[in-house]
Amino acid sequence: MERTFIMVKPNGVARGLVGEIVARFERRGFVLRGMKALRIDRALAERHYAEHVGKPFFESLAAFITSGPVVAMVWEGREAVTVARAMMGVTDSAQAAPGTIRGDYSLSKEENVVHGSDSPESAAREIALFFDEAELV
Ligand code: IDP
Ligand code: MG
Repeated sequence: MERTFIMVKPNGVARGLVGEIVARFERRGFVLRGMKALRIDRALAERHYAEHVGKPFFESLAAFITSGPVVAMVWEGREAVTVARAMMGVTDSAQAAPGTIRGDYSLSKEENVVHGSDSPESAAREIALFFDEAELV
């Protein structure tokens, strides 16, 4: 079984989409291993989005992701990383297929409601960044 890190971004939390997003992962058959609400600070934003630090959109992304509470989750299931990315849709919500989370709840490239790990290696790194081992069941 594989684990992936999923996070409802500040606009998803503010718009009351947490339950909707959790329900999709539950219904797909994933098992919830960890979940918490937190406010990301600048230092955590730079670590989580390390690959994007210095890119033209990074300052705006950092301002967005630190703008309000997020909900961080660890979901486990078969091919969790790939399946979760398919359920989320592509980065630019305007191009995301209807039926995906981004394709159903956003039109924005930046404020695209949800984050999901892009590889098993990213998932391991991101899970360790947001959760202590004791917080996972
Ligand atoms: P991903 O979230 O689909 O993996 P990444 O390319 O890793 O997409 O980018 C991380 C996040 O940065 C995106 O989810 C989005 O919020 C934001 N982002 C990516 N590209 C742009 C851009 O060109 N303009 C504004 N924000 C962007
Ligand atoms: Mg990414």
